[in-house]
Amino acid sequence: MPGTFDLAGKRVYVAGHRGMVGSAVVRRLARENCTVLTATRAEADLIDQAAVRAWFAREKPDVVVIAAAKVGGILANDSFPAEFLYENLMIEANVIEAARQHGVAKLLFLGSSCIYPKFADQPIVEDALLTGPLEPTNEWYAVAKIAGIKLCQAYRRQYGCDYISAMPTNLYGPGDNFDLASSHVMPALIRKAHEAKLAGAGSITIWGTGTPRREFLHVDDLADACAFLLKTYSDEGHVNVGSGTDIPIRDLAQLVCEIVGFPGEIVCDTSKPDGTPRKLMSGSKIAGLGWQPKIELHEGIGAVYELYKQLGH
Ligand code: GFB
Repeated sequence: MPGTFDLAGKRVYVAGHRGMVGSAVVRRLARENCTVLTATRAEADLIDQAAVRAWFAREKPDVVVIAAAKVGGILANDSFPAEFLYENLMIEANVIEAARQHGVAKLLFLGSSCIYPKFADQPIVEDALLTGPLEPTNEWYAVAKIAGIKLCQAYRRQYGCDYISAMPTNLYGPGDNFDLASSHVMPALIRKAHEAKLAGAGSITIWGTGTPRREFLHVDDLADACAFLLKTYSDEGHVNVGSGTDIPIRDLAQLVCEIVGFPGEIVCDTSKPDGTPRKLMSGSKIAGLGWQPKIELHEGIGAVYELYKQLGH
């Protein structure tokens, strides 16, 4: 249901402002006439309920964006199930309940496309949620994110809170994690291709078979969608935010190698997991509301690679 919400003059708390998503949301909100609030872990550890309550009582935000989460790529998700489930449940429960207690007028919760069943029909519509089993490599993270959506819905039903949820597809952009053991595929490919080029290596190794398809969205597009949804959307159904196209991982690796200027071979390490075969989301709902992504994949990867080199790599 479309509505209008004015960000002007509001105190907007971005939880997770040091992360790739949170920092993009902070950059985007600089274009709104609002005051952005952030908190370091020392000021408000989001898994500590008392600390979160005290911070809300002191800072009194009007609006909250939950961009804080324990995140990682396929291997990190698979290796640390307890941390991915516990930390994400605690963060969202603590922040959403503190927001209710302190009268926050609008809250946006961010999830992930891995909330959908492993074999959902493509492109995946919002109604596919909870219609089938999850992908095992990230079910812990997915269950936590589904709980976050449900918290927003439940708080809307029981308390009348205007809390909404958006589900971004696989994201990339400035401020990403380039650690090969814990990163997502995009920063891993950029780093592997760059280091192979510098070393004059003959090949890079990618995980899995290279056949899974993924949809990628630049984080600045997501941040723009967040501002759009805060201002225009007010309903209990979550909203997909994607780019509308997907690409096999092997083709993505080829594209990254071209952008980086690495001419070598791409080798598949099939001892590593593929994860879900495909997760292209339907963007019809948000398109119908009037929002479209703007940053094309080739251009977005090029910009991230330039930043990566500027950071001294
Ligand atoms: O980005 P990624 O880790 O996340 O992996 P998922 C995407 C695909 O790229 C998988 C392959 O098929 C990987 O096997 N891949 C190839 C690589 N080479 C690499 C590499 O060097 N590093 C990585 N990381 N992958 C995550 C979920 O799943 O996506 C999270 O675990 C979250 O819950 C996130 O939803 C967006 O798309 O497989």
